[in-house]
Amino acid sequence: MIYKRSSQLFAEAEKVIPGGVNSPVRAFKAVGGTPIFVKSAKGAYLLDEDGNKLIDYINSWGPMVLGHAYQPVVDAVIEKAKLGTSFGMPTELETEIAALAVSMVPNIDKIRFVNSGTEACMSAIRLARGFTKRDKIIKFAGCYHGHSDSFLIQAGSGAVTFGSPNSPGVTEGTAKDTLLAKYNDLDNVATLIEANKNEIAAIIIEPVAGNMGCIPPAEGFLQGLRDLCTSNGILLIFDEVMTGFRLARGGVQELFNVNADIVTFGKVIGGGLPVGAFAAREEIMNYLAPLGPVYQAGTLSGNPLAMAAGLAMLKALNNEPAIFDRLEEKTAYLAAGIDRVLKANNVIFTINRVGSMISVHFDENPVVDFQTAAKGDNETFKKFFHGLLKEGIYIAPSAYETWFITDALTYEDLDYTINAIDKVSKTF
Ligand code: HOZ
Repeated sequence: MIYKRSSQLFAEAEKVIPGGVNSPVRAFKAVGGTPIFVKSAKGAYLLDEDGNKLIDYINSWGPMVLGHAYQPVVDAVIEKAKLGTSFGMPTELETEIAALAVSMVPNIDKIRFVNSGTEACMSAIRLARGFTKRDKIIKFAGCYHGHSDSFLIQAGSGAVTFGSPNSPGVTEGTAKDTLLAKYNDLDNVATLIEANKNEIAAIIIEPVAGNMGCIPPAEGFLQGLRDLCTSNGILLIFDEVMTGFRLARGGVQELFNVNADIVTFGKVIGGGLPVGAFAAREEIMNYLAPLGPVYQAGTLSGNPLAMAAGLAMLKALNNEPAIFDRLEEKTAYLAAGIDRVLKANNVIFTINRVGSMISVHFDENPVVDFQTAAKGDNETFKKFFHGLLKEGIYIAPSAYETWFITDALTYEDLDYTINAIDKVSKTF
């Protein structure tokens, strides 16, 4: 494949955009080379500016669970755009999508829409702090909850990919209120709670982590967090920006039968438009302005285009629960195929998967937290990434990201991918 025009476009972009990209994970810094510029996408495929067709395993970092340019979403956005793109006033559509989301997700009564997952998580901890009248939060090393100050402490995703898990610009005052725990280590969390008795407002977690590769919660870990939170007056926040409306109709709360106090969303809930949301039971949500004292706002929050896209997406997922079974089957098929060919080629690896989130780590040990994720062999990952790209397959340009499988993938696409991985791994 030739990426001449992408390289030219990147050179132009670098002159006027820092690093040539509007979000660091898009740059190819961790793998070398220049990012691919997209012209269009349909279903499971990307078409780039050089005319290459790529099978997409990122899917806009998650939202495109039903494929790119999914027709009901496209139609809904076009129809709404004709009626005006933003009013800064309430619309009936907001209530419709809120009611549907509340009906799909367990244990929530009310939801507020924002414009990104970052905003959703940032607002969720402010609400938790206001509600509990406590300042500190616990987050887990390698989890990423967007780029607001409180979360850029040992963060995963692009923050760790580019070597700044603790970003300059975050003040010491802010950082001291974020306590860091080890993913899948309940004793560690219990010790932190004990050392900060009655000071912790919330524990925030990706209940299936997706920003240090895909890391499943260990058996009993989420329930253990639930119990610790309940007995210590701490709110449990599930960051379901990646997992919400992807791993199950009701997200991880439904999948593992564990209740959170606040849930945050992004990605799928917006159908590919900029949407985030946070939700909780009434008692907590009524603490928000204009009912309560915790302030949170947004000119474009709930804007009609975003709500129309999100509603079309949620309706599709709600009306056809078999989608989640298909996603599970397709991703299990892919995982089994990758396992088979990597073993046949004597590659050292570990595959992690929950539903339609999957990651391949080039290390033989179980990958259960940030420390073990960081042990993966990055040189092999680079060869893997570029080898697959040559074969027309696009995975995230970082070993710290999960792949997001779309229902638009066919079994022919999956077989093609498995064969390509076979071919590429022979060159390691
Ligand atoms: N959480 C996504 C990556 N892990 C966000 C994508 C981005 O940062 O651009």
